[in-house]
Amino acid sequence: MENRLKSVINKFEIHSEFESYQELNSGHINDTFLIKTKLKPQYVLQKVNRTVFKKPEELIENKVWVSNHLQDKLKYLTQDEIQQKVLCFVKAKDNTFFYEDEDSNIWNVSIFIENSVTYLKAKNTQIAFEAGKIIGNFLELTKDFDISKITTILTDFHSVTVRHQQFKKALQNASESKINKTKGLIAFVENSINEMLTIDKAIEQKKLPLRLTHNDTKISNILFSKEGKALCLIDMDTVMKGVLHFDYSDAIRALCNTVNEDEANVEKIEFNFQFFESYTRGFFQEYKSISHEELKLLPISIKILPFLMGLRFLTDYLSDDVYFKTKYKKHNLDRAINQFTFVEKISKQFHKIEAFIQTLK
Ligand code: GN1
Ligand code: MG
Repeated sequence: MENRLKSVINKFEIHSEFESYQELNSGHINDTFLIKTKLKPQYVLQKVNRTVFKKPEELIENKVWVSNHLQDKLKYLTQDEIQQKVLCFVKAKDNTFFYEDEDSNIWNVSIFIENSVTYLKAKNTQIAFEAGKIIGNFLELTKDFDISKITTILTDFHSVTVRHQQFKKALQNASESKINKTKGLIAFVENSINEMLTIDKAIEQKKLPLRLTHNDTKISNILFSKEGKALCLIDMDTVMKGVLHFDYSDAIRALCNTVNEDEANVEKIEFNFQFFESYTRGFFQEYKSISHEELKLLPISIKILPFLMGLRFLTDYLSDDVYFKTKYKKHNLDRAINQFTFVEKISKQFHKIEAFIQTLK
C-alpha cells in the first residue's frame, strides 16, 4: 500500500517528499489517506469510489470550482490563512486536478489543515454554535455561486420521492426474512411519507430557490481548532444544486442526536434541544438572507433529513449493503432504526422547535 500511495501522490505537484501515510476512516464511501511529507504542508489523498460516483472527473471539477470561489471571497487573507479555512486542491503534474491510475481509479489531493480536530458528536453548546456559524458562513459565501456550471454528480440525491421509489424497488427484491425483520420500519416509512415530501413539493412548485449546497454537513465534516473554533467545512464531494434546508438540517441530524448515527441502543437517542438552539443561533449569525418561505419550511426539514438518511440506510440493508461501507451484518439496519427513532424524538419536541424558529423572524 505504501508504495502505491507514494507513486500516486508523486503524480501531483507536492512540495516535499513522501514520508508515511495514515488511513483516515471517516467516510462511508471513498478511501482517504493522510500523506505525511518531510516538509509542511501535509496532504489528504482521496480515491474516489467509482461504483458510487460515475462522474469522478466532474466531481473533482465541482469541488475545485467551489474552492476557488471561497478562496476568492477570502482573498483579503494571506495564503496560509486561506489554507486554514478552505479546502485547497493540488494540481496533478498534467495540470488537471486528478490522476487516473492503471486500474481506472481516480485520485485527488487537498492540503491537510494542521492543528485541527474533528468530532463525531458535539461536546457542548459552544461547538454546536460554531458548527452553525461555519455552515451558515459557507452558505453565505456561496449564495452568489453560479450553479449553472455545477454538474449534478448524484441525481436526486436529496429527493425523498426518488429515495422512496428506490426503497420500494429494494423491497420487491428483498429476502422474506429481511422484510419480516423490518415490518415496523416499513410501516413507519409509509405512515410518514406524505409529511416527508413537503420539501420536494415546495421545490417542485418553485417556492424554494435552488443554490449551491454542500449536501453532507455532518459534524465530522467540520474541522475545529483545539480551542473549539470551527475552522473549515471539509468533504466537498457532494457540492451540488439544492436548497438551504439540506445543509441546515443535515447538520442537526448529527449534531443534536445524543448518540452516533449507528448506535444500536435506541434508548440512548434524544434530540438535544440546547444544541439545536445554539447551532441555529450560530447559523443565523452568519446567514442573513433567508426568505419567508425558506424559514417556514425550516422546522419540517429538521425531520426530513434524518428520515431521508434512515430511508437510504434501510434501502441499503434490504439491498444487501451495496452502497454504504458496513462493519457488520446489521449495520445499515441499526443506522436506519437510529435515524427513524431520532425523527420520532424530533416530533416530540416539534412545537418547541417551531416556536424557537418563529423567534428568528
Ligand atoms: C455518506 O461518505 P460520507 O461519510 O462522506 C453519504 C452522505 C451521508 C453520510 C452519512 C455520497 O457520506 O450522503 O449523509 O454518508 N455520502 C454519499 O454519514 O452518499
Ligand atoms: Mg461525504
